[in-house]
Amino acid sequence: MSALAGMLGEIAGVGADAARGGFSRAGYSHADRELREWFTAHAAVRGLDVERDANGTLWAWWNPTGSTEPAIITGSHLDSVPGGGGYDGPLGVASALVAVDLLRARSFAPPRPIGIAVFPEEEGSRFGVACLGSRLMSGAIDPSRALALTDREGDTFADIARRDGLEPDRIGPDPRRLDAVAAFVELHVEQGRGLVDLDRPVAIASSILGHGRWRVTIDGQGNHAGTTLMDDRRDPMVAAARMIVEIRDLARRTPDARATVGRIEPVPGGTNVIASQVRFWIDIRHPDDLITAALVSEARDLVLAAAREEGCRADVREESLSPTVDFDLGLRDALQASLGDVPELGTGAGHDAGVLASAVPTAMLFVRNPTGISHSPEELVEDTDAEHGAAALADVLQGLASAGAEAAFGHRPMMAR
Ligand code: HGY
Ligand code: MN
Ligand code: MN
Repeated sequence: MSALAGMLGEIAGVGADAARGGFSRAGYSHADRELREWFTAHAAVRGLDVERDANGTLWAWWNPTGSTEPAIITGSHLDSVPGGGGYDGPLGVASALVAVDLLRARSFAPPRPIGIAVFPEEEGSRFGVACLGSRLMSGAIDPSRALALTDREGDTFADIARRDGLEPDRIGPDPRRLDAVAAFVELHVEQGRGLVDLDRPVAIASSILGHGRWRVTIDGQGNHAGTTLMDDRRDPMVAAARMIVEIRDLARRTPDARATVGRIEPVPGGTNVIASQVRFWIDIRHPDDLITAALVSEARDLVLAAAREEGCRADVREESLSPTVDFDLGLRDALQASLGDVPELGTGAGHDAGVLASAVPTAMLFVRNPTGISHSPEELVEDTDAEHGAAALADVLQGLASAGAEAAFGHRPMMAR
């Protein structure tokens, strides 16, 4: 078994979800803390200096020359969606540790720091906002809005962060830390079939679809399932059912659009009870941000119309929104120079790299997923491809950290400060 497979095998039981299958590793959960300890232990045995920043992101530093130059950063996340696969996030973190091993084995001493970052709450499964850690660091979310976010139990991010050892009043943009980053390269399992169809193990990312999440709240009249005549009902569950199909149809008739409702919560949720309220969440994605906005507007209209049809009231609230990202061309060329003839693929999946692209030169590597399925226990990476990915990441880090590579990440995106 390879070192990488061994590392992932060590956490195969962490957050395992017998009911859903796969893993449920919500941000700031016990499972999340176990994974952070796993990472910190692996970093420590490699002599990397580990720190946790004010936003909860872990940083493991390898700087054998004591350079004060801006660093080349890699890494990913460890949290998961409910019932997620074992590679979405952890593959990038484990591959980063193995890449450092490979560079050491080559007797490469990077003339500038190499860091491994582990971003918290990338999936937004706890507080609803995707990539919360990288958004906070890059100023892509107002800290006061973030601190007021609540989880399913009604706990605020401020409370959970405090319980997790963070200081809420220090949470927020970290321009000094961003200035210390020359480039960020995230390795991630491909969450589609692109590499399967190309029969290649590794790709360079070209772009990320813009994507957002909206919460729909429908209020009706709760009542008894047996004593309430059909004509006397104002049933939010029926309104929701109508909305969900119409949202699907809207996306179907819009080329390149994706719309998903994967989470629905009736109140009170009794088998013999007409719900009083139903909440569900819409995930909408499209390459063109203007079309995403138009889709959201049309979805809002159909939600309000369907609610009226059922004598209910509805509210649509934006929870998270990320623009389409085209990755830095200079960096992509540098990765091509290091890897030679690697395919380039866009993705419909969001990543911390997509958020950080607004602040620092950013790139991604994808590793083949034979099932092409993700956010599911069926997500898979073969050991040989995982090793290939880690070796590619080592080549990329060596290329970018070597003297003379500055041109690849010389310019910095104009960051909204
Ligand atoms: O939702 C996404 O696209 C990512 O997996 N967070
Ligand atoms: Mn994911
Ligand atoms: Mn991910």
